[in-house]
Amino acid sequence: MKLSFRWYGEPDPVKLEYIRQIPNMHSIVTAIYDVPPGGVWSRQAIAQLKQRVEQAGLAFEVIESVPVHEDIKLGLPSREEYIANYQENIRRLGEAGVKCICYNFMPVFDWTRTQLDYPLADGSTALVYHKEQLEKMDPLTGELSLPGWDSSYQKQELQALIGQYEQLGEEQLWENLAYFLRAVIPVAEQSGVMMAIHPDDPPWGIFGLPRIITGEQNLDRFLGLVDSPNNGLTFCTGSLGCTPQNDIYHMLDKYCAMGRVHFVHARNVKWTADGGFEESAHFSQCGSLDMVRILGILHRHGFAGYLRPDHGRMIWGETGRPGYGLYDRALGASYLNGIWETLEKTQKKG
Ligand SMILES: [Mn+2]
Repeated sequence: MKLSFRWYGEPDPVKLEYIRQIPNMHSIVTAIYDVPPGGVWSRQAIAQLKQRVEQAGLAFEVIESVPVHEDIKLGLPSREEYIANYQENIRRLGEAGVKCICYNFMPVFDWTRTQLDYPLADGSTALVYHKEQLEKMDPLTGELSLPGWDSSYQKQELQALIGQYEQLGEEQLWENLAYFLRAVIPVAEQSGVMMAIHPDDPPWGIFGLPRIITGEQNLDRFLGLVDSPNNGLTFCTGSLGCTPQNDIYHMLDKYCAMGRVHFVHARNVKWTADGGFEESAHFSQCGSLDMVRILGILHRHGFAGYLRPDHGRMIWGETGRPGYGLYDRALGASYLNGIWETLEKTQKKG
């Protein structure tokens, strides 16, 4: 297990030098943020980012994310150019020593929450998804202020985009994903890069938009689209595990056995009575997931990929990017280290 930590580049209030002070930290998970989706990342920008990370004593091996342009998901003729750019990014990142690229295939909206600063009983704040709140949100009519999505869309653009996906439907989205994978996975193979799709978050449709990377059946189908080790998963315990309908322990065991888990986002969530969830501290008892069991499965499979603490709460008065403060993620990292060390010293692998 290679412990890693997400960093949003120089504007991130969490400094690389602070991340390095977390025990056992191996690598930084980052991206080039000033190129719009679909563009090619310059070799110079990649080299600068790599140098900055390595100067801080950390490895530059995981990218999260290289975004997939909407035209690829929609299967428009313009996808050819965007796919060629994507292939070029894989090549360039591979040349720079990157081993793993996390991406997602969610239409229009990335991860979705109804509130980013929900107060928990202990006075911390967390990201939550309350179904009742979501039902009141309508991206086409009401004043949508959905946290965490690209607010640069004008309302009309958004309307058109949602309309396009409604026409597209779920099966055609699968087709477009397969088309994309058949183009990029061979390049990833040649470049020594593991592609690791992130599950849809939350793993169900929102606002009538199709979502397909959601549960076991669909992940099986995804892995079968291109049967290559380079076509793998980011196993996000919080995304897949935010509904009791997903048996994440069984799924993790199965996909590890297949050698298709390259990156793990380890975080805990607490299921709520309305079918939504609240993000919690990483510690098992704070949420609905058993973190010891999760790491135990990874350890049993001799997991040598990348693992990072995921969203944290805001604690100790910290302010910053919701979910991505230093303190609670560092607590999460130390907790995960503790579990892993115990496993190393008490369990046999294999
Ligand atoms: Mn995640």
